[in-house]
Amino acid sequence: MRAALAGLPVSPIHYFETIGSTNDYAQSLAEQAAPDSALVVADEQTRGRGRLSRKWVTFPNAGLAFSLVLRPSPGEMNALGLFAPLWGLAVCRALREWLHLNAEIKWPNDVLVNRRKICGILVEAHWLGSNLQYVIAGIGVNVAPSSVPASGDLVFPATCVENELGRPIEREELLAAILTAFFAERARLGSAAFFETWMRWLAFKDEWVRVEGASGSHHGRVVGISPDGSLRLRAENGAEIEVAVGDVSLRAE
Ligand code: BT5
Repeated sequence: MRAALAGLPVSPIHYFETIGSTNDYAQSLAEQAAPDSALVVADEQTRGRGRLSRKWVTFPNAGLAFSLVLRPSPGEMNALGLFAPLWGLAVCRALREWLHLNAEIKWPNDVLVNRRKICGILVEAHWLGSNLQYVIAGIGVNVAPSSVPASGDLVFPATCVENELGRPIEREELLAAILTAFFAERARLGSAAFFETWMRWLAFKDEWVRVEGASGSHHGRVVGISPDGSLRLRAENGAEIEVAVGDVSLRAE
């Protein structure tokens, strides 16, 4: 893995065969002043976390689970809400350009292939009062068929890279491709090109969806993304609705 990551600006690299959650470990590193781009990778997670106390399953020898410590620059502070979609773009780019999979972003930041979830992203900002201390970004990708949890444990259908591709891959090469894409996307966070790419790879474009959010339930046709990362829907009566990123779940109708 270290050889595959040589040349990428990730340091230090912490690798575990098994761990509770790479996000929790990265947080403890950040508390001890770990620098931007410190990386934690694990083969297996026993307490992998999704959003809102949901679980993320990482079986041994099967997928990718990693977290990066991020210390946003002053310029990036205005675009904190775009960090999760930034990872969605990075994973999509790696899957599309390296493996030619038709990966899409389910707003705000799940990655789908053939309408099944292949990657989950958990970005956690840690504040002290009104001061941002650091951000932890955690990414889980299903790679081998054994990485996909039983369907009874899932709220949304799941898939994995090797099933979609029809052949095995090296996980560390996928990790390197995702991190390479991440640093490229990070350099243009919030730019016109960033939003264009997000729109191009947006799942359910022009389709009717229902979004459950903190502000209630919204039904509409997906029309786009606004500059703060909100999802723009067109309701049946023609009105435009903007749904902010938060506690949201989106499903096709
Ligand atoms: C996510 O949450 O999708 C974010 C997952 C982030 C996982 C990474 S792995 C490295 C780092 N360390 C951590 O502890 N976490 C991060 P959410 O949108 O809330 O989706 C969670 C839901 O996805 C669960 O309730 C399940 O239904 C489903 N799920 C769990 N494991 C899955 C898997 N391996 N593949 C597909 N779906 C899964």
